[in-house]
Amino acid sequence: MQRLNRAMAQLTMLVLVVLLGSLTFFGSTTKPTQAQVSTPRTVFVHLFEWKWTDIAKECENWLGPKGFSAVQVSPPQEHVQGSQWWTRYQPVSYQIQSRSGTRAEFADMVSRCKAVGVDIYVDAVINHMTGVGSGTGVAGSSYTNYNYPGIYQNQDFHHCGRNGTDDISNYQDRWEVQNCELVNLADLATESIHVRSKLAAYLNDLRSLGVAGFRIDAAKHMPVADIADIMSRASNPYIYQEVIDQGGEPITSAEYTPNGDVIEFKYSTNIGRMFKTDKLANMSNFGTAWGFLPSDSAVVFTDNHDNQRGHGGAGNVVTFKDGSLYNLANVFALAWPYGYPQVMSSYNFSNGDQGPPSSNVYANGSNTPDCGGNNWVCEHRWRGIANMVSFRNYTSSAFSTSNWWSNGNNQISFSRGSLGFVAINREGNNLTRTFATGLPAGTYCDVMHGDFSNGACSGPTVTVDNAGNATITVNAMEAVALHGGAKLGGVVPTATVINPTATSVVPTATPIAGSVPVNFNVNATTNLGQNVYVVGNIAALGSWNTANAILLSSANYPIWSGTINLPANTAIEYKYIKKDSAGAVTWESIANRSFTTPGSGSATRNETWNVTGSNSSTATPVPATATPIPATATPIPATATPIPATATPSGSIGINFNVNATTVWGQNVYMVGNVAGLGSWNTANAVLLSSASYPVWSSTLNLPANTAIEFKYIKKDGSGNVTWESGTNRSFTTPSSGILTRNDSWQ
Ligand code: ARE
Ligand code: CA
Repeated sequence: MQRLNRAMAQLTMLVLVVLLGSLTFFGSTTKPTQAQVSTPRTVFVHLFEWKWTDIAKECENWLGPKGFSAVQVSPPQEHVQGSQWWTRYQPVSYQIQSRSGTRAEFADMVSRCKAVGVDIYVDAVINHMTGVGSGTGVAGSSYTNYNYPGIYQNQDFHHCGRNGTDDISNYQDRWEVQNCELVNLADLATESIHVRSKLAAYLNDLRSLGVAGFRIDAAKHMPVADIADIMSRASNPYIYQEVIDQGGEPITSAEYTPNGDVIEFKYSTNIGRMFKTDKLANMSNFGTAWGFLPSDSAVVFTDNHDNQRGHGGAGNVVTFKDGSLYNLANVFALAWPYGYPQVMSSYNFSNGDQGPPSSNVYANGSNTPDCGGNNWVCEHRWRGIANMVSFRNYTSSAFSTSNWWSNGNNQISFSRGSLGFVAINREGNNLTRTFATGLPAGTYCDVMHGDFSNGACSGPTVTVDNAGNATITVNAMEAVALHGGAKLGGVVPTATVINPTATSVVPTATPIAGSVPVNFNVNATTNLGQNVYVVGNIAALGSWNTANAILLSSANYPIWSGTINLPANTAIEYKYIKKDSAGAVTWESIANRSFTTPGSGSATRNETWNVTGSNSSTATPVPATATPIPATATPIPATATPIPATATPSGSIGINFNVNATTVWGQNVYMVGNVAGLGSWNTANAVLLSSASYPVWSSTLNLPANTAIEFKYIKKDGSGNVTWESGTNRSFTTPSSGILTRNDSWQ
């Protein structure tokens, strides 16, 4: 399973199909963008601190033609004043007005990039507002301690009561990391419905401008369930979460994969270490064998805006300042079949706080970017990095390596099936040898030293013989890269990807000729880190190969669902499996499930883990268009402002609620009670608990101190039916300080 199915499963039931001889599933790290592409787009770039007008031009001039999938942009919301780059990470309001430009410029950028097949991902700062203090933002909004007029007031923030300053001090304490202040930044009470609604409104506003995805800044500082709830209010966009986990953390990156992708920081420090001090010969299994997240969950980079300048838990980081070594590390990252790579694009700096150049990348209406001088570095335009984007796109259907070779030291080469080949020489001497490339015979452009366009190569070529061998010289500290999309005399045919809709439009399963959509729904409880997949006897179900099993969506946990296009009139055998983040597979212990697909229409399988048979007539099927919250359903009901001004508590207390409650298909457990933070007895505003430790449902809430609370647990199903606990209301009084944990059982 790779990115495509993973990323799409979160927001869609779209099944992307590759027609490659027989019907088979596309399996690579892919973030599809534009309609009817012949190769998917698999690499995005962070244009750190670029202005919106410059990004629009860069999409048109470079990123679209070179095949980039998307741009991560710096936070677009109003921020504090100051010249440092990190002022962008201190929101003052959610107006789209920042150092990078105005709302109109932002909207123009999104639409111009989208027109050339490039999505925009916004860096979403939703854990906090500014540093505690007062001031005026760049759009003129003023703020004081815990008070952002018209947006948030004191009770919308955590006041953790620790360390004298309310700041995080002990990263080994989960509660503290999520409820105290990250470097004095006013920490939002993300368990509050009011806060969730404000954040979702911001994300929905950006989506309405065409934004396709979000980096979730400081995700580790918010509970998994809080992020899940906020995203469900924003129609579950594509997200990748910043959870710094180099090992030894109480909060792990794997916890967050059910919400969407997660940034794998171990990748950055390990690639830096291998290229700087270790040996490339030791990288033949770089990936999950190194304790990384599953490839389909991981966003990766050589360096990011923090660790290239000593912020964000730096370490062994390779950056543009390393010159050709950096180029080689990126060539490896883009050739290597692991994760969804983000290319870093920097500006020159001499101290870690320094803000961006004041000059535009495209100065005064010029169409030539100012790259490589003292201002903007533009790593994404270095030939080796830029041309590896089409290499990765082109080879994405062969998402594995073969022909691994090394000299036992720092010279390596490998193939990507029969579609691509790369050799990297991280040594001081030239390397000449005959390599097994795995490629069909022919003449290939060495895309490290030339550009391929209109069938011609602007640099040296390499000839592959009928046995797939080629004699190549790789100069010291250089690489050679060949792929079938840059072959003279006709490209090597690869998979044709049918991608019927752009990602920002939530796509629905599109049947293809001779196939019928089959809705799989299975009730399966899982342990933390496990996902449920379906695998079976035909290519569309992975041909019994668990590595190619189809990931189901947990949007309606404990029901796992997915719509898969299967050949019509065909006898199918399959089973459900569970896989954990280490790749360990658990099979159902019953006999294979079997059924015959209809000749037309669709089919639905409603089943239970390890229970033979299905019941498609009585259970409510998940419709093929199972979009959880339609984009039009902007979820901020006027009634949902939960904290009346009169109820300002003097302080608030973190309470851990745990309730042991078994549920049936489609039900979730919530709590509702007599204070605003518990929905004021309105079941529509009840607080959803997390089922991560099912049958124990949990949440940590911030409630007013010294207050008599009454509440009950309730169960709600997908149709909104509510089941109340029996007995009298539960009641207790919140303490004036400290933390309280309640362990309850459904009554
Ligand atoms: C600035 C000043 C502070 C000041 C604060 C408030 O530097 O002195 O107190 O403003 O006035 C960025 C900068 C910060 C900056 C902040 C706000 O890096 O220096 O503070 O913006 O302007 C942890 C988090 C992780 C975070 C890193 C930096 O877990 O989420 O710290 N990364 C993101 C962004 C940053 C950004 C923020 C979050 C805040 O990518 O660019 O901060 O929005 C171990 C732990 C990690 C920890 C790491 C560093 O590795 O495991 O969890 O990362 O140490 O502490
Ligand atoms: Ca927090």
